[in-house]
Amino acid sequence: MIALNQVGYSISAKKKAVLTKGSRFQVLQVMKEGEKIVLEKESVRFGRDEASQDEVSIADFSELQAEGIYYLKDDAGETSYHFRIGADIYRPLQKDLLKAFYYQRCGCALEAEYAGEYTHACCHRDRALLWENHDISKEVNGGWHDAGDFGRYISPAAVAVAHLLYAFLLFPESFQEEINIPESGNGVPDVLNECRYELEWMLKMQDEEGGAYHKLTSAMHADFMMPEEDKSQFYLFPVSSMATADYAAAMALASRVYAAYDKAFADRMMNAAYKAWSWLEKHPEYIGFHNPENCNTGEYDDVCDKDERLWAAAEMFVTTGEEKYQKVLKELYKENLGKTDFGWTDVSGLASMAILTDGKKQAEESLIKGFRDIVLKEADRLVHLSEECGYMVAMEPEDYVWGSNMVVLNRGMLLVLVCTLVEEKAAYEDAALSQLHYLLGTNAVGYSYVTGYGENAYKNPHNRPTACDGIDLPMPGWVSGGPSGIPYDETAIANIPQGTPPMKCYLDHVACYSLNEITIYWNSPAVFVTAYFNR
Ligand code: 9MR
Ligand code: ZN
Repeated sequence: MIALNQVGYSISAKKKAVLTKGSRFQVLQVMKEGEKIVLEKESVRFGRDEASQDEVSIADFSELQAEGIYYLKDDAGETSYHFRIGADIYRPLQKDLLKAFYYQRCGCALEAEYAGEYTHACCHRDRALLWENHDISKEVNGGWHDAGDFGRYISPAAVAVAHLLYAFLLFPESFQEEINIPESGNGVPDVLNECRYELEWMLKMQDEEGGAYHKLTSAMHADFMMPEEDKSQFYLFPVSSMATADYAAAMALASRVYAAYDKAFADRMMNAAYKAWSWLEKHPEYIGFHNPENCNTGEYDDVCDKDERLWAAAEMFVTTGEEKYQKVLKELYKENLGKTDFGWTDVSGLASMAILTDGKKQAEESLIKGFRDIVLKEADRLVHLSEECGYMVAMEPEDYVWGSNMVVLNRGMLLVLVCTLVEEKAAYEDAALSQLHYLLGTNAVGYSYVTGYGENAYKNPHNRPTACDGIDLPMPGWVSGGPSGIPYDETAIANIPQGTPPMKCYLDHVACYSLNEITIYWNSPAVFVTAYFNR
């Protein structure tokens, strides 16, 4: 195999492919008149890559800087997929990664004008019942379907929105293009239009005391069907401290971002954030969430809410400038939290994001320095991991968990964040870009993990509309969960032999929910990382 980024490389970027058999390689340019060899070189032996157990060599063709379509051939007779070298190489990708959120909209029809062939009728508009008291119902329409299922969950929502809002805050120049959604052209960047669809729903997900319902789902996952065919009763599940802290954080952040566009909306969100915060003050203990009996929808359970509270304190402080939040932040800062992760389980990295971006002006020097040292240290570790890996991705064998592409992309986010903090950023930038290269094909299975992007893009996401709409190809722009060293679903367990190296534990199969599902919070970090490279 010859693995490389199947979308391609920008003109001046470093360009490296991974050979598993050959050593000498040629780069061929594909033109109307035919093909021609434009480069012939020796690769550099790397040795055994741990996560894939492949013996690999690295083919460096960075000197190639002419726009065009190319592929590689090696002396073992292997050929690569085609790729492009060109300007703005990841722009269409970023657009579709963001447009994907529109396809998750719940409670409305997807019209052909915006959805093309991927239309569907209005879904999930019935009132939801409180799980704990079926006599009480609420109107909680809207939001994005979380994933391949139709559930809507607060923590994943908060995290996905935060990734998108920070991408916009840091790299606004990458969000100038419209993405053809109903609100396009209203004078507000489409990334904010799309996030607002989620935020308006989130505003409905708060109870009278300020707590956020952990989730809104049916009792059991629907069978495979189009969203509008799912007539099951939806329930509001109990408030958790994890969801409420994430909620406070996301609302405070969003309020800060939208203030310049719609003051009334920003105020509504800030009020929701204050209410959630007072709920947190009243409930200092951890209130987790476990699926009750007779419920099998997503659990998003956690064991600790200190990271969520840390993030909430950070966003509340940055948005209001009030000392009382910084005080809480400083207390929680002392806890043993990573402060470098951006996933739904550990959101403590989002506190770093807040303090090291908008928070730089208000926060105490020592706090800024503390957060900065932590993210720099982690970035150095990631650069090192990336150098230790034959496929140049900053991942260790045990990092291939359910949704490993989220780990890949969250690490890309951390590296990108560090690029915005330091002068000497070349190593961090290379490593961040390597995460994207891995996602788009520089990996041991040779797939691009984004639908529609790459000659060998995966095609069978575990996503109900994709599986049921009768259209061959899925909509473009969906990140797959990716390989998992321990597969959980039946199809994966039956088809992946025990002992398969973790980077190779992947199947492009619609039934593989533990390897090939899509979620909003696997796309959102991809938007963040591509937005950096599209500046
Ligand atoms: O992304 C989640 C992953 O980290 C967990 O290991 C897994 C099992 O708890 O659940 C994943 O989340 C799923 C959620 O529970 C329901 N919607 C689809 C999500 C992606 O598979
Ligand atoms: Zn729906």
